[in-house]
Amino acid sequence: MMRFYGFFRSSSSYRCRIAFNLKGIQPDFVPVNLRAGEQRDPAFLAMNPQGLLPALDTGRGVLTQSLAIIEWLDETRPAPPLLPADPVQRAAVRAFAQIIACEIHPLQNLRVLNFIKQNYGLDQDGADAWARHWIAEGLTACEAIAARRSHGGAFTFGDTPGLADICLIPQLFSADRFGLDSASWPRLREIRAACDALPAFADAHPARQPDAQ
Ligand SMILES: N[C@@H](CCC(=O)N[C@@H](CS)C(=O)NCC(=O)O)C(=O)O
Repeated sequence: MMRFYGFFRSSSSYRCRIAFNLKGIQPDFVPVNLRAGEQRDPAFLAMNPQGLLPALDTGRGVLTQSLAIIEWLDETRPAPPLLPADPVQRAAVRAFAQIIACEIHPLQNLRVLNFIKQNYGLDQDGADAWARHWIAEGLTACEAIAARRSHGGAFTFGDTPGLADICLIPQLFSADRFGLDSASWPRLREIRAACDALPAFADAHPARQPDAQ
């Protein structure tokens, strides 16, 4: 049996939950409370030396990094596909996902916000403003990319949901949490509405998780 280590509010855990739901699989869930610092417990560090969520114990080894977990899932359970078949389109979807996972999310992550507060004299408002800056800049690029493709279907890259949407929806949730107004990203709002209508996305929402606080 697979075991998934996550936290309701962690957006990289949220990405994996959407992917599991789209694939119709339900790993056992093990909550790791980031607020309580459980990601730094020796038992968790033994599994993921980075001390970050999520982690997936596949029964044949532990996987970390949400994009690696999601691509492994897609390779081992190909239907429905989370990436397009065409190599150029696959690269475009991965690039969109990486804007979020590599350029936005790391700069608003808990450990980075704690570090800038502890070492650079920022209070909570200052750290939140930092996070808002990087989220807004990244999502503005995502809006431009998604708007260029808006004739192509309800989702970011076509008429079925995939890796780009899996990354986008949790990032929009974080944008809300940091107090950003999504009005300036109309295409992203349309995509979000299409995703929200699907149980795979709705059931993965942080508020619907057993460890939600
Ligand atoms: N690139 C990693 C990011 C992992 C990550 O930063 N996870 C956050 C939660 S979304 C975390 O565990 N933060 C704990 C901390 O900052 O101490 C992924 O996609 O899995």
